[in-house]
Amino acid sequence: MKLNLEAYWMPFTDNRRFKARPKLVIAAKDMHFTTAEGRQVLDGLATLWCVNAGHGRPRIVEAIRRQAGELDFAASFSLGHPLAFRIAERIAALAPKGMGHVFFTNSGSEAIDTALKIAIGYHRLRGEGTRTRFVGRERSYHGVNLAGISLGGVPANRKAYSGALLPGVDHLRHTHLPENHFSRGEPGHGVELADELERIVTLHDASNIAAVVVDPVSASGGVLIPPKGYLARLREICTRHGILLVFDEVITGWGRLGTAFAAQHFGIQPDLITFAKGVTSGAVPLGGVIVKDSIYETFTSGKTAGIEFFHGYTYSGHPLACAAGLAALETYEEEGLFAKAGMLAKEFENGVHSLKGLPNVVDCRNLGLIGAVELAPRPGAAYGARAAEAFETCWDKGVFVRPVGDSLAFCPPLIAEKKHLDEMFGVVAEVLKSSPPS
Ligand code: PXG
Repeated sequence: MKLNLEAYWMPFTDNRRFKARPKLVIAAKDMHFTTAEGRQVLDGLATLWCVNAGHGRPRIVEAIRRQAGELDFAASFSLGHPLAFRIAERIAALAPKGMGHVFFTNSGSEAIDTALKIAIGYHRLRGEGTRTRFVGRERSYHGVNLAGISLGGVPANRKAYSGALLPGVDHLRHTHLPENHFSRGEPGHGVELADELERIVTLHDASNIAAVVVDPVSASGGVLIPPKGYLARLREICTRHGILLVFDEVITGWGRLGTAFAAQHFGIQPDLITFAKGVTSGAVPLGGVIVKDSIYETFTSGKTAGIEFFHGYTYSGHPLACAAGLAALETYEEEGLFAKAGMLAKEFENGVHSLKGLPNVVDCRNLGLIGAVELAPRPGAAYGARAAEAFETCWDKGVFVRPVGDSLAFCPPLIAEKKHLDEMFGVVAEVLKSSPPS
């Protein structure tokens, strides 16, 4: 295939390395990509933690086609189209009880910005305008906008922008403890790390803190599973101090843990949920924030008429995204994919932990259909070098997984079957066995 690779500046990519040895896909169906050379490659990461219904699903494809011919675009600023209302209702029905309102964005990064603005606006409307500080967490990922990298804790994403980050953000410690290595599901140690929030509250006073933002399972930070009781304790501390709790469910939403949202898996009620990716099964960009009713009502019950929230994106509630999203949610329901993910979770866990004992493996961890194997760093080499090499070799052997730091992450579409897991973990095992010892 003749293709000039120069003009496209690829995101989050080693452009020189990629362009010297490109990995190009030209089609995808269900669990597999077709590469430009005509090879089939198993998608072990739902592409980028997105394609929960699998690729090229007929209902979604057809909905996008139909919608493009019917109403290609209508803005949502003081104008509406039925699909945006329908999908908002459908999302609210899947959300934890009492979270009946949805604000649309195009991406997870925008959803995070939106959630912070909702939190500040909410407190201000209630006469608590000093609540403008936020608490994030080390090794969490909340997208790449300035709000997201300020809250997030991935050093490489923050390093170059240190002086431009949002002021007023503290970070909880991450929860990846050596004593939890090789835990199956939620690890047993580290619930007390949630008490760090008390320390931050004491330092700044609760009256200055708007919200705590955490990704229930920190995916791009290395697939870090929260210790047993940790999220519940964060909830309890937030409630006691009038601080909003935001769950960033961009990856944990849409069935990844066997329930619509991680909130339901953990039995915890956040105040705001950010989402993106799997809402359309990745087919068209769509993100958003699910909002607790009392927060929405605080905005909409003001005495003065007019716009309640000075915020929105040109493409908020884009018709094509809504059509794709409705079709994805119908596919999830029709095929019982959230429950199916829950049922496959044990098999998946066994697959992740079958890698224990292979050369350089220092940890295996999992929850629902998300997991990782962590490799010992190669002495003297760049951070993540060993995982990056393993990723390339897996690709050559027909399996797509993702290197995140020193770990290889697994996050298959929810339509995966045992045979796909066997293939994925089989290839990863083969690659790890043949990797150089140091
Ligand atoms: N929150 C979480 C938890 C995410 O995983 C975002 C917010 C931002 O979403 P957008 O749509 O703005 O990208 C994400 C995105 C990786 C990787 O390296 C992960 C994401 C994006 C790009 C790369 O694993 N997740």
